[in-house]
Amino acid sequence: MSPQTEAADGQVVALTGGIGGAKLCLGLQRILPPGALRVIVNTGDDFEHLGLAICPDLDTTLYTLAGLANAQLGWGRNEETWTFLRVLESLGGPTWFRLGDADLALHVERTRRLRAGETLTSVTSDLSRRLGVCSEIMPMSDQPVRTMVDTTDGELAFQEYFVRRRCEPAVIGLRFCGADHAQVAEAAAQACRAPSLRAILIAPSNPYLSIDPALAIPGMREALRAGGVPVIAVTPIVAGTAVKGPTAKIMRELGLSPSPLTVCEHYRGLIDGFVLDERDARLAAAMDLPVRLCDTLMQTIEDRERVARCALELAADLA
Ligand code: FO1
Repeated sequence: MSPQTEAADGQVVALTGGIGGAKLCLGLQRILPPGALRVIVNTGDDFEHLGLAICPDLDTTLYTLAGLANAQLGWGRNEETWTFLRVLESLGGPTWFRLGDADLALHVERTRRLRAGETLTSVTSDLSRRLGVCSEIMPMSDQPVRTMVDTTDGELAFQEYFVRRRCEPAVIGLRFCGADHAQVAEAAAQACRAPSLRAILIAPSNPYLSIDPALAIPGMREALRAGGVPVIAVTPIVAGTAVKGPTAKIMRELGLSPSPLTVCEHYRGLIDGFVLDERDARLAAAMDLPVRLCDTLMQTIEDRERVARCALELAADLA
């Protein structure tokens, strides 16, 4: 893409989950003009813990786009301290879900404002502005949607499965509790029909755990198609494995082949193009939609910009 195309007017919407998706969003934020990126974030991982409203994927996105993310942990804030957790432990409180001191302030403030009647959209928008983020970050819905994981050890709430049980129990199925009655957040729906919209990207997040909760909300698929712009997915699977997290393990447990072909098929009817990792180039011929090859591993900042650029180039080709 030429620098002129990158700087072209036009909004980009990204639908994302946790860390992998946040990396792509940072790449997008860096190559787009300030304010051009709007990020719709999975809230299926949200839960109440210690009386606080915890929104892990919103916060991973927020901290990443604010340049405050904890690169070692992959979640939470950088330069974190853990006094609260140590004292909590000494008092016999639950410490399986680790809340750092600085991170804690965000949860406390969000909880206070939600209890005072603000929407999650409004709180998130204000907090990201206060953290200096130039992109709009928004939840997929203002109503609770909770991912429940049916496993060989019974049904587990998402964080019980993901953090407490370290994704060890085999997954049999997934349920997005509340999705049937939830609505697409108005800001998210508006972002998808902005007249200046030029692309919608589905980040390389776990399709089953991180993207499906959003797609389970009535009207979300229609909202993503409403603007009539190309919808592009970036592969979360490279050479038969997930770059990070349990995507490939879950796919095997669900009886699916951990292949980009499976992911592409999963998004059939929603996407117009697919960014495939160059290591999987031989699979391109088996995909019945436009494909662009790219090294999708995102370790450095330059990697993130490269993947973002590749996805936007494919969208521009299809526009
Ligand atoms: N992930 C962990 O593996 N262990 C934790 O103790 C943990 C705490 C935590 C606190 C705040 C937050 O925003 C995220 C946190 N995460 C933790 C990450 C998170 O639960 C998952 O990575 C996501 O839900 C999956 O995208």
